[in-house]
Amino acid sequence: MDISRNPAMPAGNPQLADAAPMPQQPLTVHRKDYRPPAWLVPEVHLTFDLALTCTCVTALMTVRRNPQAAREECICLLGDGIVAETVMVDGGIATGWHMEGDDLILPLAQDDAQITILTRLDPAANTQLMGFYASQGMLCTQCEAQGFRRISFFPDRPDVLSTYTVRMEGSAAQFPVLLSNGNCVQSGALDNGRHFAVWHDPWPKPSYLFALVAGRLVANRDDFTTRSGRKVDLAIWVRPGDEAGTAHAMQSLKHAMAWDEQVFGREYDLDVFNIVAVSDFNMGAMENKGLNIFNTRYILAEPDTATDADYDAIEGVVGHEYFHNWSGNRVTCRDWFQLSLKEGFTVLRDQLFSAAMGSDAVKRIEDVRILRAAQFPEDSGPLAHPIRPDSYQEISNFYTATVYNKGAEVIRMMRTMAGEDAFRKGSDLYFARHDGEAATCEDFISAMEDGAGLDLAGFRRWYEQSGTPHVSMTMKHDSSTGAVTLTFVQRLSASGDDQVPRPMVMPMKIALFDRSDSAPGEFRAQEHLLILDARECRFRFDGFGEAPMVSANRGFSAPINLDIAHDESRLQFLAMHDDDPFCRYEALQQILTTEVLATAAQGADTQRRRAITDIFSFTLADDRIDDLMRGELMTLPPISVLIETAAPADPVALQTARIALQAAIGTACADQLSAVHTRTAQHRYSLDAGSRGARKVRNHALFLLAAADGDAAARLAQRQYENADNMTDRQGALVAIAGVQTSLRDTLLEDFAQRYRDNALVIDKWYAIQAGAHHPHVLDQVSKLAKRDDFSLRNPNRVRALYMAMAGNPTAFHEASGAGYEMLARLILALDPINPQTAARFVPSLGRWRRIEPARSALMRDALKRLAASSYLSRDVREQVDKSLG
Ligand code: 0A1
Ligand code: ZN
Repeated sequence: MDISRNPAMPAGNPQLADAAPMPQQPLTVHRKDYRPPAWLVPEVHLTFDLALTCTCVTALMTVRRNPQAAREECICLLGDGIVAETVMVDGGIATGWHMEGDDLILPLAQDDAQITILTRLDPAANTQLMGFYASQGMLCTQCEAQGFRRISFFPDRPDVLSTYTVRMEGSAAQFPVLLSNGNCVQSGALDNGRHFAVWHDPWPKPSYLFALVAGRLVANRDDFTTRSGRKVDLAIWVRPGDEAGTAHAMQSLKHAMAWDEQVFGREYDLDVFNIVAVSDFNMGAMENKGLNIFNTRYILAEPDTATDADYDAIEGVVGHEYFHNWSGNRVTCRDWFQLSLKEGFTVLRDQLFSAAMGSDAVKRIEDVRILRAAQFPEDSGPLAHPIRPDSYQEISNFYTATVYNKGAEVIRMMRTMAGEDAFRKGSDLYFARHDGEAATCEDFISAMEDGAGLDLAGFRRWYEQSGTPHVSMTMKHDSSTGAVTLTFVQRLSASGDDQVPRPMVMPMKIALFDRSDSAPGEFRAQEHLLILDARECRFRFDGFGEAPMVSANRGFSAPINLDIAHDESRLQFLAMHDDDPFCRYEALQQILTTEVLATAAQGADTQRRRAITDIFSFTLADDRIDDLMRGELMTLPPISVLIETAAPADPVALQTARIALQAAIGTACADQLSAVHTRTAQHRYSLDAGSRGARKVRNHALFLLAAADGDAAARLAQRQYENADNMTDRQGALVAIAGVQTSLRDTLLEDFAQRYRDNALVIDKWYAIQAGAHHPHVLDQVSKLAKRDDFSLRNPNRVRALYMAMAGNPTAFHEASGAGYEMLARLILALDPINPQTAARFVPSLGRWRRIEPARSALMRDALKRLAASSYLSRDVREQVDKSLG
C-alpha cells in the first residue's frame, strides 16, 4: 500500500455520515490488570422500536453484586458514542448517575437492582459497521468485540453472561423478517402496518454474542436432526434473488453439524439455527448464538460466479462459525486477551473439518502457506505479539493471523503430541469443566494436561512469547556403526516482550529415507515423533549403512523456520519422492525460493534452472499424485514469503525474478503444460476432487505458459475464458491475461465487467484482478477504479478488493517513487473517519518497512510518519501507526 504521482483520493462517499469525534488519548489495557466484574447481569430484556434512521432501544437489566469481586458503590455501564435518554432503577427515575467519558456511572447501594436505560440510535449513519447499522435497507448488529456498548450502556465484557429476551417491532413492509438469538417465542401484527416478534435465548451469553437482524429477506430452509434426536430448523437468509447461491453454504452447515458430533462429540443446543448474509461487513462472519451473521462472500456461490477457492472458503467459514457454538459460545473467553482460546481452537477445528471434507494433504499445505504468507511476517515485525497478548489499545487490532492461525498451530501441536484419542479426552474435559463459563487459555492448557495426560509446563511459552522460532538441524552419519545423529538447535529470532527468549517445546516429526535396500523408485522410511524441549536436542538412530535423506518437520508439525544444512540433492530427492505431501511441497518451495533470491541478486544460472525444470517435468508426469496435489507443486512461493526470506528485500526485483522463473519453467515444459491444458479441458464441471484438480492444474499451466509466451497464452486464455462454464476457469483466464500486454486484455476485462455488472462479489474480483496485475500502469488503473461510481469507501469488500490487492502487488505497492505507499496512506486517512477498523487493517503493509531495501524503506516510513502527524486518527489506526514506526 503506497504513494502516487497520480494521488487521486479514492472515490466514495466523502460525506462522513458518522462524523467521528476526536478519539481520546489511547489507553493501554493490560492483561495483568484483570479484575472480576463487580456486578453481574443475569437477565437482559431488550426492546427495539425499529427504523432506519431512528431506532429506540430500551434495555432492562437485572443486576446483582458479584460475591467474588470487591464491593463497588457504583455500577459502570460502558458506552461508546451513545446518549442515555432515560435511566431508571427499580421502576423509578434515577438521578444520581453521571458520565465518565463515554461510560455511564450509576451509584447503587443495594445488592440487586433492575436498571432500565433508553437510547436512540441512527443505524443508517453508522458507517463503522460496529453496533447497530443499516446495510442495503436491512438492519443488523455486530457486537464483537465491543459493539454492544454502541447500542446500549452495559458491562460490555465477555465475563458477564446473561440470558436475553429481545422484542422487536417495526414496519411489516420494511422489516418483514425479525430475527434475534435463540428461539422465536411470540410474534404478531400491530396497528398501522407494524408487527413484532419476541426472541428468547435460554443460554447465558456475553453481550458480544447478541445479534438482531430486521429486513426484507428470504430463506433457504432445511433441517438437521442431532444424534440425540433434536430436530433443528436451519435457515440461511439472503436478499430476494440470492437464494440460489445458498445451497453450498447449507450443505456445508449440515456437514459441519454432523462432523462436530462425530469428531468432537459436540451437539447443537437450540431448535433453530439462522444464518444471515449481509453485503457490508468488516470481517468474514460472526458466531452470534443461534444467529450467525455472514459477509455475503462467505455464503453466496454458484458455479458461474464462485471459484473453487470460494467454495472451499464458504465451507471453512460456515464450519468455523458453527464450531464456535461450543468453542466460543458455550465456553467463552474471560477477557479479550484470551481471544485465541476461542479463535485458535476454532480455526484448528475448521481446518480439520475442511481436511476431512476434501484433501487432507492439500488442506495442510494451504494452511501452512497462509501462515507463512501472513503470520510469519507479522511475527517478525513491529506488530508481533504472543498468541495471548499482554496488552492492547484497540482490541479490534488483535484479530490477527497470530491469534487465529498461530493459535491454531499451537493447539495442533498439543494434538500431535497427545495423539488424536488423548486430545479428544482433553477437549471433552475442557468442555465439561467450563461449560457455561468464561474461561482462559490457562484453563484450556490445564484441561489438556489432565484430560490428555500431557505435561505442558514448558509448552506454555507458546502463549507468552512472540516470534517464529528458528531451529537448525544437522545430521551426522557414522558409516562404521551405521548410526545417524540428528542435532536440533533452537534460537528465537524475535520477541515482542522484554524477557530473554527461551526455547520452545515442540513436536518434530521426521523420517529417514534409507535407499540402500529399496527397489528403484521406492524408498523406505519410518516416521518418528521427536519432542524438542531444550535449546539443543540430539537423537540417535541405528542401522543405516548409507547416509539417509532426512525429511523433517513432516506435516509442518511445528510452526517454525527450520534450517537444514544446504544440500541440493536432498531437497531435489524430497521434492520428487517424499511421501509426506507437505514435505514434498516444502522441499520444492525451498528450491524455488533459493532460486528466485539468487536470480534477483546475481542473475539466473542455467544449471540450477535445469534442475528445477526437470523437477517440474517429473511432477507434471507423476501419476502417484492427484491433480489437486500437482497444482500445489506447480505453485511458486508467494511474494510475501520471498520478501520475508530476502529481507532486506527489493520487492520489484524479486517479482521480476519470480516471473522470470515462471517463464523458464513455462518454456522448458511448454509441451507438457499444453498437454495438461488440453487434457483437463475434457473434464465436466463438478465439485469432485477430480474436476477441481483439473481446473487447478489447467490454470497453473496457463499462468506458466503466459509467463513464457504472452501472445500465445493470451489466445489460449481467451479460449478458456470464452468456453468457461464456471468462475474458476473464467477468472483464471482473466488473471493470466491481466498480466500480459495485449489488446485482448481490455476486451476481456470489459466483457467480464458487463457480464457480471449486477453481482457485487464478482465485481470485487474484477477490481482485485486489475489491482493485483503485473502491469506497468497498475497504479493509474487503481486510481481510475477508485473513481468509479460503484466504488465506495462504505463497503469494506470493495475497499479490500481494490487496495489489499494493490498492497500485495509489488509492481504497484513498491513502485520505486513511493507512489504506492502514498496511495495507501491516503486511503487510510480517507477511510479512518468512516470505518476505523477496516482502515487500521491497511497499516501493517507499511509497517513492513524494516524488511525492505533502504530507499523504499525510507519512503514507507515517510508515509507512516505523515499518518502519525495527521490531526485526526482513530484509536485503531493510531495504535497500528505508532507501533509500526516503533
Ligand atoms: N469472531 C468472528 C470474527 C469477528 C470479529 C470481529 C468482528 O467485528 C467486526 C466480526 C467478526 C470469527 O472468528 O469468526
Ligand atoms: Zn472465529
